[in-house]
Amino acid sequence: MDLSKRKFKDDYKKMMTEVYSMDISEAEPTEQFFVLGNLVRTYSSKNWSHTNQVYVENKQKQTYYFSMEFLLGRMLKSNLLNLGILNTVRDGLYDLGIDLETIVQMEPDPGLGNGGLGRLAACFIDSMATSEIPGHGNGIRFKYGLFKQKFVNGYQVELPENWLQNGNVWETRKMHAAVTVRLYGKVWLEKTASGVLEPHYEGAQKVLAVPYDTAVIGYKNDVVNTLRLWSAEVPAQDESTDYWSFIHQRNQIESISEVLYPDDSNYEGRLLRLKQEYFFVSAGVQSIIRHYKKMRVPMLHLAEKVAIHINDTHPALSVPELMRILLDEEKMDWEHAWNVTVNVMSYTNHTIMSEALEKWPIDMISTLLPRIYQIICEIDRRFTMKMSTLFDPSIVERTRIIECGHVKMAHLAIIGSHSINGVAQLHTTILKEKVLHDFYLIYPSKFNNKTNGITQRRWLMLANEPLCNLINRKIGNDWETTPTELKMLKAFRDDEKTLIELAKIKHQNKERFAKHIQKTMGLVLNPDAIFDVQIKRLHAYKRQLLNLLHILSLYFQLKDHPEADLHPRVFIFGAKAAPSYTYAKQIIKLINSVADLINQDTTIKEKLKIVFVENYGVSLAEKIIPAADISEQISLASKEASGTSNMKLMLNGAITLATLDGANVEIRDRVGSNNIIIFGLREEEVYQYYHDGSYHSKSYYDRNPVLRRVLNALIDGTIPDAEAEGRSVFDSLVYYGDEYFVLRDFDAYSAAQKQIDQLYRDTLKWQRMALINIAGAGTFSSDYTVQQYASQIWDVFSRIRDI
Ligand code: 73E
Repeated sequence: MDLSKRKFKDDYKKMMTEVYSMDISEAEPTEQFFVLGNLVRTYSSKNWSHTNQVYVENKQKQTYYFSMEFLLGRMLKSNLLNLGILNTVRDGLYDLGIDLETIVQMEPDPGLGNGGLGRLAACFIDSMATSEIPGHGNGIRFKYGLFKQKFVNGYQVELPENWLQNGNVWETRKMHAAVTVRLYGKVWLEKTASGVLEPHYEGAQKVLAVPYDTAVIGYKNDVVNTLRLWSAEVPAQDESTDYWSFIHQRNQIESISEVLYPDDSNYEGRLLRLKQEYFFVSAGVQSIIRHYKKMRVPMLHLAEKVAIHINDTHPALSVPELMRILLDEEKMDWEHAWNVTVNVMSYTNHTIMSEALEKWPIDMISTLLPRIYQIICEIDRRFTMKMSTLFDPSIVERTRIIECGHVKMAHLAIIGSHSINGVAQLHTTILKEKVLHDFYLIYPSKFNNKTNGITQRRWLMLANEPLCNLINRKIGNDWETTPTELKMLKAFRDDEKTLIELAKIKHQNKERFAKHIQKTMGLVLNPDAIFDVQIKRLHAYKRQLLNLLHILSLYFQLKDHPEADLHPRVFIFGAKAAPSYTYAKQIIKLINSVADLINQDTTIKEKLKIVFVENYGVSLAEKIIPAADISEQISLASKEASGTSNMKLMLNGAITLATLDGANVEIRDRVGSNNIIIFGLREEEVYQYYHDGSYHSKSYYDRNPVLRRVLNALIDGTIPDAEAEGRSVFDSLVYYGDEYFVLRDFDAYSAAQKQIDQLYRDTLKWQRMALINIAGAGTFSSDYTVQQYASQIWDVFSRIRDI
């Protein structure tokens, strides 16, 4: 948008008076933030209504991205950037005596997601608006986001994250668009006069779903899409309800949108989770149908105007919910309703970890959602009947939805969708050949790959302005809208001046991060050290332990030879563990205890430091990523579906140290094997081990003295105050099979780390590698990813730019 500095300053002062009736000089930073947020809303509001109007007038097909999680991060700067007024506002505020960076910190960081899956959804809505795809988010307005993590004596402690405490400047409550969601009760079918079966409901609990809409602003293109998050409320009461039953009912209902299930892999609070899933799915589908009806296009044509995307299995109930509406409310017959539903729905699988593949006990689902359960049974009956005539009975048994008293959500999503995609090439191949092979035999054409992506706006333009400025000076700014243009940087691969400039920027970013750590943790970091970063959820398959065992081996090396020629290192961890995941929490404690041991040991001459940041999330990622030299992507091959921190880190010039897992494979293909450090077991070797059962971790402990010393340190008191945790980890690695092959990959990992130590000493060579990574990162822009979803899955209009 066009905005002069003078106009902005006038607007800002006026808004300050309107909102707080006071002068700017009297306002606190929180108030300054709130006023700026309000002003940004007014700047985007015209385009928001205009975008909606255009969609309606053109009867454009819309995509709705259904996701339990949207891990948005702070939105102020991102909105300013996308409106094209970031610098004007920064300068204008400066004139008014206000520092933009200070007031940015006043915005709460809404942690409405666990990790990669939720952050992907946030990148996607940003990229859909930027790519002019009529695409909107649909999710839950959790009152409490993912827990706030504190370390107490090295242990993770979870605290509530009350992000809405001071209000949310970006949202608008849309009471007129509220819908009713029904839970529990009884349903029976009765034949009507015309012989059709009609459902009758009795005694359902009604929940009012109230939408809160947030503008999703496209990058400098006047497009504003919508993120709709639903809040659960008590419907207007009838007079007869007594006070105490009202309070009881209110608590029960409001708990539905109270708290994000804080778990990446395990279950708990299962019933509440199922309620949440149905709640936002039912509200979303009802609201889409209401909107569609305004267009006066027959329901049979729904799939020409609406695409619903099921982000992982959590929203898989959209399939029976749409069927319910088409059958019961729109009176469509089964075949037509099914045809419409399958054409509307598409599904993304994000993981092969079996514990994350949702299953619901049928007694739970039939009690909570009686009509939905009937419909699922009928989908299952028709599926098994049809497939029995075409496939081996064992295949049908393995693929059906209802099995052993459970409803399998992935099966429901696959059967009810026209497309199923994995999130990286390797992941999709594993789905087709292994995990979902039976379905691949049944529906080969439904399967496709869409490698994940990240938005370069948040992860480069906002997080790393110095690097962004350098890039613009070298190659111009076409890459902002055509990110593959970053490849132009390769022309500077042998330009010493550029490489030195890159090194300087990295150094400055490291200094900035070191300052932050000194301020928040009191730890002094040496910016000349290698900053080695592993930031992701804590999970055994991600192998933070491999990193830790190697750190211990370096420590012992330095203890034996204090003068050993090791380049100083700072190992940076950021990770939350699911509250019920004991092993992951033990690993956190162990890392913190090793950090205490090493950080306090003056005999190693400051060569090693460990920083485990508390409460890792989007805002911290924005600080850590620009300062990273090494990107640790060391999951056991086959287990990480894609990963996205790998993409963010390469975009900021970190060198990837990786197994050939997830999207690391494609990163290797993009930058070439000289510009990435690959080590460890390959996916096919892992499967071979599973097949022949020949992995015996204890033999690695017995045979490898370095490893033995490191592992013994876990149980011999070397690590302070972590005996129980050390014992548990030791036993799982040495005696209980080492499920994720940590000991098997230890030597290869150590060798790769040694190679890094050597490479880093040659600054030009290192920066050349960094440059080639930045140049190759454009391919992994979520702009391209969503454009591929739009053209190949959703069939909605977008400005396709071929890559
Ligand atoms: O590899 C990542 C992937 O990059 C994968 O582990 C993650 O999704 C990212 C985005 O595609 C993921 N999260 C979950 N499953 N896969 C998950 C499962 C249950 C609850 C919450 C998240």
